Amino acid sequence: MQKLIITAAVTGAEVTHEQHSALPISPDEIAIATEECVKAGASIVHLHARNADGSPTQDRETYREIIAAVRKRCDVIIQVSTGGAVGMTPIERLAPLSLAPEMATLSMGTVNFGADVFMNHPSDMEDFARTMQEHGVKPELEIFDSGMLTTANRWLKKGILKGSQHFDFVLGIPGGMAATAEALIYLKTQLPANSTWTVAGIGSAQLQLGTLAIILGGHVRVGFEDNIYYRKNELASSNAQLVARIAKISRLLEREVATPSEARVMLGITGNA
Ligand code: KMH
Ligand code: ZN
Repeated sequence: MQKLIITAAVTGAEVTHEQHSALPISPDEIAIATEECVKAGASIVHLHARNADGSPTQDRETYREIIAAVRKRCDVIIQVSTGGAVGMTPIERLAPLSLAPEMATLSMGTVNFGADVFMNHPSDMEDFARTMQEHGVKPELEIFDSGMLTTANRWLKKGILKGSQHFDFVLGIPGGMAATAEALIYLKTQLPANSTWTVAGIGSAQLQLGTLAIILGGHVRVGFEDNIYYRKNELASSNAQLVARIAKISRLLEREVATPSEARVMLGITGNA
């Protein structure tokens, strides 16, 4: 089995300081949290930017500061969000792509997102995919429900997406696909050939689905964006604590953890480092 790629989603757009006082917000806080996660076994950092007041932003200069602060501290695959926060315009969401990160997320469809709707119009999604190709950015295809994987398969046939793809199954968003073993296994059966995939289980599913993904040969995303708890009623002390636990489980299951350089090779990332 391939080594395990751990993605650390350290901030997200929705979690607040009130929910977790250790949520990294400023570029320096995000860079420190990232370095800790890399030391614990992460090879990709999934980045969201925040304003000083904690509100989400897709401001290019804020991303530039975050990326510079992270690169000063450690080697890691930088993956920016193009999902941003619910309600942001496509133009806002595209802003960090011009910084030529190694990776970026590409949401593959519209989904109810708790009380909101996370809008991803097909023509905007195609625009995002094209812009990533122009900037040499490897997309991570965000799959919130099974129809989005059907769309990815259709796009591969049409040539809108080309080559091996990396998928993220985000399971457990209220309005999206359930965070169950059956859902994850079904999605795995629908993957195009030569894909890699990771799972982002929301809430307590982060641990359970992450462990299942290790066994199934997938990869794992952990971090405060998706889950702030270590166990029931106990907040995680840091993002790195969640990374360290999944790395430990992987090694216990006799699956080694990939370094950033090894992950680049596995994902076919050749530029933009
Ligand atoms: N904040 C969510 C609405 C991504 O990063 O690409 C979208 C999201 C997905 O977090
Ligand atoms: Zn995100």
